[in-house]
Amino acid sequence: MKLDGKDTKVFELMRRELDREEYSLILIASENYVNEDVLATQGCVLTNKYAEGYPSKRYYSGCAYLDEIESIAIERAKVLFGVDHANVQPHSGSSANMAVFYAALERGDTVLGMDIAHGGHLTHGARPSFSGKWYRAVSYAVSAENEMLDYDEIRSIARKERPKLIIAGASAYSKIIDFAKFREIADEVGAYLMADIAHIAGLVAAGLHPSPAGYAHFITTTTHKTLRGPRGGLVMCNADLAKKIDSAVFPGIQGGPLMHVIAAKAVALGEAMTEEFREYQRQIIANAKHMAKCMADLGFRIVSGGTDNHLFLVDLTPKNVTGNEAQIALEASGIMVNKNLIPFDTKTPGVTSGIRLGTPAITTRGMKEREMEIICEMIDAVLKRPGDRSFMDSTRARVREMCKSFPFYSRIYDI
Ligand code: DSN
Repeated sequence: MKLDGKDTKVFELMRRELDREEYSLILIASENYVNEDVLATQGCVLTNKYAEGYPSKRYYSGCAYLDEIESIAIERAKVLFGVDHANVQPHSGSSANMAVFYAALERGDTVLGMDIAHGGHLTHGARPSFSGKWYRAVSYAVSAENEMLDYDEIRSIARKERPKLIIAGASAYSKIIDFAKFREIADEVGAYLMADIAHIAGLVAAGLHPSPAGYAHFITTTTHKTLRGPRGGLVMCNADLAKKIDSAVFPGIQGGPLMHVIAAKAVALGEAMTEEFREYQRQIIANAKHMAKCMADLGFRIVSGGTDNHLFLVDLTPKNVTGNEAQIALEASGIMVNKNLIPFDTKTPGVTSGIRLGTPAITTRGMKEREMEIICEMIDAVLKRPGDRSFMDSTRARVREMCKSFPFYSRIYDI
């Protein structure tokens, strides 16, 4: 298939992006490659249709097929995550989180979430986001001793601050999150508990990370990270909160749902119910653990001492290179990572002492432990000489060859 269209300018850029994705090593922990079914569903005529409302309660005519598609997505989400109610309309993870704030809180209420500098997300109470602007946001951090969540400390902050909503979940935390403990704390102070499982949703779906179902009042996620669906959001809750959540999503914060994306969510949720998907999630974790070990063997410091999930943070301080310098040098070498603050970082968010590495995308391509070793060696070699242009060029050529052995979109597009 050719990626071709009349708007040659845009299609040329799309072709280049396709080439970049196919011939780079994507280690950005929140990214993945969707397969051809998800791609086709997202690029279909459902994009034409308005369907404000919910199945059987729409504000437009002509929604019969859309009702069925949305109902399939909802049912699959409910079965996969073991919840009473699912709303598949949020356009993103941030929208899903905003819907929970809208449903559960009044402006000015107190929320307790993980500090963004310690691995939390913008929407968990960071100052520049609605969550930190319109609410009284307080935060918990990881322990200075072991860089892991300290539930006694979280409990004592909750007792002091009396939040109305506690958020469990992270964008850069590599250890298991104990949702049962979080619920105990929430009950003790009379707070709602929201679990944001955006990063670990695929692992939770596969039973490889404890599920927040039964503990969290609200569960939010994106659908495009480990879950490997289209870019979008999803919010789930108990039956008694269903009405509140539905009216928070529409008409509270959104208008027309993106029905092409909802159809693609249905397809991805269907795939997530298969044994093949569970095996994929097992390999994501095996690859992340192996990669963290190889990086440690090469002299890098792994934050929190290792990983239980799909990602880990690397402290570059022992290597005398900043996260920003590493990101730039690695990108020039065909290896995509993101700079990341590490807990108690002394550098600014634009510079950082660390990088975040994740294995969902390279595992989708079929890479296993042996490839993790090769990738770690390449990262180490590049970071030993971050300004060496010709070394970056030769690494880039090596990366391209390696990617050719694990074809993904070149199976369906002429590239
Ligand atoms: N921006 C995402 C990430 O990279 O983790 C979180 O939403």
